[in-house]
Amino acid sequence: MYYHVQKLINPIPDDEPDPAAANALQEGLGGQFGEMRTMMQYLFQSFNFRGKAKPYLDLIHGVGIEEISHVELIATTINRLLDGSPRYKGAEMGDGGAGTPLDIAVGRDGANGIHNIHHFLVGAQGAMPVDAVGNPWSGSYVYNSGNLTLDLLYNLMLEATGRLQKCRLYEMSSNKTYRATVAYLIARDAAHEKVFAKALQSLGVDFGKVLPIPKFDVDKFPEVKTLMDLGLDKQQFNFRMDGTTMGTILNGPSPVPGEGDFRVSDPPEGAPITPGPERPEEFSPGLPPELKQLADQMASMAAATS
Ligand code: MN3
Repeated sequence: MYYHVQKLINPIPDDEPDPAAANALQEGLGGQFGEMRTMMQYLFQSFNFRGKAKPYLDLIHGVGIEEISHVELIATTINRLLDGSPRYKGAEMGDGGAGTPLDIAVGRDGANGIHNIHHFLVGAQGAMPVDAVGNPWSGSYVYNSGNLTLDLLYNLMLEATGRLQKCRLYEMSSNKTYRATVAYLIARDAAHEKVFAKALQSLGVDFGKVLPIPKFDVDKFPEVKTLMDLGLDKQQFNFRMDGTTMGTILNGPSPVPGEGDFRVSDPPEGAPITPGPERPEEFSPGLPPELKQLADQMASMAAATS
């Protein structure tokens, strides 16, 4: 069973809305190599795990639990990039348009880049379980062969491809809201790449100088460098309240030569989550006043009788 803490795994700074960047980020959420896939792949591999190699089960499950928080983080980032974008007429969005409340959805406002009409038409400026061209997330992305070694090999490839795509995403916008989450996920994908590499090393695989994949000059990714300097790419968080044995595989030299030790660590402190405001142009109120009054009355009656 799972417990929940109402916090984001990493803070998301404020910047201007950017619906084209929000759409690009959909690939990292609902794409073939996105966070929904890593979450579901590792959770299914742990639900279906056979045999007595408990540290490997704990390791796969441990990464899977963290991925739930990555799905939450990237979806919230997409929301923040979309929220208020129809009325935003700043640098990213051109300077005016047809003058209707949702003209952005049909591109009449001079918007730069490719946004997704469904972000405004099907949802109300919120994230969706789709990729950057609108394909719905698919359960057929999940790889779970039932052979532990094969699953670990595929998981390493999945993290490396996710990291590759996020490095490309990083170059698509300098928006601070967007970059903070992309940089965090690049650092954590690097950590998870090392987790599966350590697991394979323990089974005799020699990676030589292959890792990390892809290789890049970290000085060109300053937001990622800050996180790597904090060691975010050299530890695996443990979210288990009943203890984990994954440290027997993970604690020790990093599989990337010359970068010191990898370790299992406590979860990060987390950052507050606040719901977005109501959006009248989307006909998206929470509770209208008369229903809010009813809800308040019920709450005060419940408080009085308890
Ligand atoms: Mn992830």
